[in-house]
Amino acid sequence: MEPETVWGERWRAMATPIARQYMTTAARSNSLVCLAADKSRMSDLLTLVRSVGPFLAALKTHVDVVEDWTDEGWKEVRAAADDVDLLLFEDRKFADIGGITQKQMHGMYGIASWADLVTAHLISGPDIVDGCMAAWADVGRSGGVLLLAQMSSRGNLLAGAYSDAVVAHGREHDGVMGFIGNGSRPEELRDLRGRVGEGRMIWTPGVNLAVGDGLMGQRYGHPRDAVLAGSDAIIVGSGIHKAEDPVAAAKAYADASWHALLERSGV
Ligand code: S5P
Repeated sequence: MEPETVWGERWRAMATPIARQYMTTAARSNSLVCLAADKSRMSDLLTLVRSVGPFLAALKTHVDVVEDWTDEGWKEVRAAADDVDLLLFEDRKFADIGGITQKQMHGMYGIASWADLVTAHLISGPDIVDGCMAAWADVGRSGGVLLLAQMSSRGNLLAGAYSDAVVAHGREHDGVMGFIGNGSRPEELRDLRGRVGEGRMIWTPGVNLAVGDGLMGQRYGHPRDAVLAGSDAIIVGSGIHKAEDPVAAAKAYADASWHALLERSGV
């Protein structure tokens, strides 16, 4: 299906190459799944990505949980993502002043040189987005920031006036591709979509086909409910990588999210 048909207003309102790449990949693989590839060993991570890659729309990493990380190994992760045209999203959740964030985008992992997307908290002020953009410019690349407007974890503080301010700023900054919203609470997500409008993405963790509480305060909602409430990407970790059959699980999440998008757009 053509991406503009299924994405409707989101496609028209979001013309940046990075947003269009995401929407095109999603439409090609019939999936809104961003895999949270939270594996601690390089070989496990690579095996996982290579096996479920065709059912994904994006790939999310936490580079600092990988115990045997090497620059060479990471090039293979980037290559595996490129093979199926996935944006590579480093979920670093930056939160420092702009200048330090710019340095952290380089550092030993060289995030700016391989990540297409990163997450940031706006707690330190708006310059954090400029820090990310400056780092990408340093290495002749560009990328997008997803600001945390909500979180999925129990007792988090991302609500009220703070969340409103994150959205208000992110809507005005060209470097902000969108927001992280709470996939475990469709009513909160619907409210966030109302504040965000059509011109930015909302990607949602806290999603699992088995709704309920996860480990250490994580909470889960159903992928269909999240997409119908306004999510553009479901971030799924353990639902796929801890499944007995990760490929079958990835397909199931792809189907649930894709059919919900079709339902949302009425096509
Ligand atoms: O609020 C949040 C934001 C994020 S990005 N809650 C989250 O769980 N995440 C991330 O999503 C988290 O860091 C992890 O990589 C993933 C959820 O993993 P799961 O195993 O619970 O699906």
